[in-house]
Amino acid sequence: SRHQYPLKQEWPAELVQKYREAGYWRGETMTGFLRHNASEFAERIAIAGFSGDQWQRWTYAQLWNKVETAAAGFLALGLQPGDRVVVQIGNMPEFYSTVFGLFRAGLIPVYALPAHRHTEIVHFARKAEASAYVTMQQYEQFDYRALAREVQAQCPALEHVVIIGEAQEFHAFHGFKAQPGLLPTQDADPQAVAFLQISGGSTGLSKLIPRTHDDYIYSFRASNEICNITERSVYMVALPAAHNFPMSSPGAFGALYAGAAVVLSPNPSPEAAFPLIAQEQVTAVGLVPPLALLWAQAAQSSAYALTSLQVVQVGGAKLTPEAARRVIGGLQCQLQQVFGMAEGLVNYTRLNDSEETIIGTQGRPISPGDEILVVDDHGHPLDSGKTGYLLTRGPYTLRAYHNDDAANARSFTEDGFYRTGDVVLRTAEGYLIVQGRATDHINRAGEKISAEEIEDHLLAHPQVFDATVVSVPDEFLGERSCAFIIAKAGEQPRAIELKQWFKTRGVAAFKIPDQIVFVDSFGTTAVGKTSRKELRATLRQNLLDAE
Ligand code: J2J
Repeated sequence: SRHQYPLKQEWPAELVQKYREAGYWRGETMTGFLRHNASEFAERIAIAGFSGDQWQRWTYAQLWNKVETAAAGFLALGLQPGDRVVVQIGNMPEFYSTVFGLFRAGLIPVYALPAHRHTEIVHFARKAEASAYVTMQQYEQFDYRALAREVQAQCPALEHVVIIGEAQEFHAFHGFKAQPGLLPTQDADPQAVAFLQISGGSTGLSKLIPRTHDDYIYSFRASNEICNITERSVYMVALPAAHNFPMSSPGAFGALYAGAAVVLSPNPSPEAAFPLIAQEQVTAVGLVPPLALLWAQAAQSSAYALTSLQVVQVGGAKLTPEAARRVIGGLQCQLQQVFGMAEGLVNYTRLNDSEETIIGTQGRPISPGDEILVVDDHGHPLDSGKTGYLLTRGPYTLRAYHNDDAANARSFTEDGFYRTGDVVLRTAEGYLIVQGRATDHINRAGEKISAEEIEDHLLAHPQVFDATVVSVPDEFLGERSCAFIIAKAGEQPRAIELKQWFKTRGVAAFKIPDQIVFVDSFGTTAVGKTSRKELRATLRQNLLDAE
């Protein structure tokens, strides 16, 4: 059941025409703009970061060279245009030579995070029907070649494994040879899918989000303007490079589009990032709220000058007004709130907005073409000033998940509006204030965890009779996960055993419940609850009442 190449996203013809006429979609491609910048900005620094323990600086011309070599290497393996390739690479320059190499070869990257383990990688590979996997020798003390072996054993369709670093039995990325004759002579169709991004996964496993060249390039080109990213900017990727925020809002792709420099911090701690900010004169960075607070505090006693920083963007989870004030006070630079999603829609506070707006809202959409509806329980649109469910449609918001009819049936209205799952208030000026959400996931410091997915792993444990996972407010993380467990009669696993269980299940460590509470039953108030959703709400409330 291979999907037709090129993969497409179906916008109705009248919207396609509208988005083109408005100049949102300009027929650019990911390869086209980078090739152009490789001649326009040839000697400027494109990317700086650690490759292993070596600090590297690549100019635009060097980056393009590496991209062409990577592209030839992938094609020499026998991969065909349109094949999907799972990419799991940390914050190292090779992340970009790999993904642009795949674009150049006409291949479709599927972005995994370094934290993902075999259960997630196998899921992405199967959903995408991928035939190759690119990962690293080692990152943050973890050996990804061992992971690749597990993944390949479970998913033999994943025929080729390419390793950055010492490859052992796999293909060595650094052994790829330039072979210009292998490369396609034409760039992709701008309306074709360029890659598959992964969703936060509010129900069950992560879904795959197809993003086209036209739609994604529009989102970061327009973001550059809103965020004032120019060829003089130095943008730091502190969050994982594969995440949509540091990739496109305006992210590394926006920076590369502008001819700016991208600086990679190997992790987002102040210890790793601050010396690099000082050394490379970083001007902009995107952070999640807990990190922004940590940075604001660390800046008070840091030996490194952060004076080059002009804008700190904060998004991924709600930044409260009090936290916003602390970020501004601690980092002494401009704050920009970002409320975005890998599915598309991104909102920003504008750099010249009033302090009240910057502190008190999550911004407004990028584009006049973004259609926003705030609706009640029955789907009826509400006036501004009222709180309801956020629906959206627009020139860079998906129309369908990849290969997932069930998710598509519940995630879109008949008119093609995407149900974001977020509960918002829209001000009279069109700014959005995030109030909560309709779906049961845990937003743990910006990492979205599906309650259902974690419950399924717990239910697979031989001593667990039933499990319900909820989010609870957490001073540092924003939210943490708490699992309520009913053990099987006469058995009581220890909390530590349940946590270790997740290791053997092969899932990302951020999904391990932060708190485990053993109960005899889910309580009398919970009996007769018709849905898991109601049950979760009751258990969460009980826990909060008890504290
Ligand atoms: C409250 N909730 C927020 C915010 C995201 C830019 C920035 C972030 C993401 C991202 C992104 C929030 N306040 N400021 O892709 O390009 C929650 C919402 C949203 C979900 C999306 C980008 N910013 N959120 O976080 O796909 O619930 O994208 O629907 O990971 O994060 O998560 P994700």
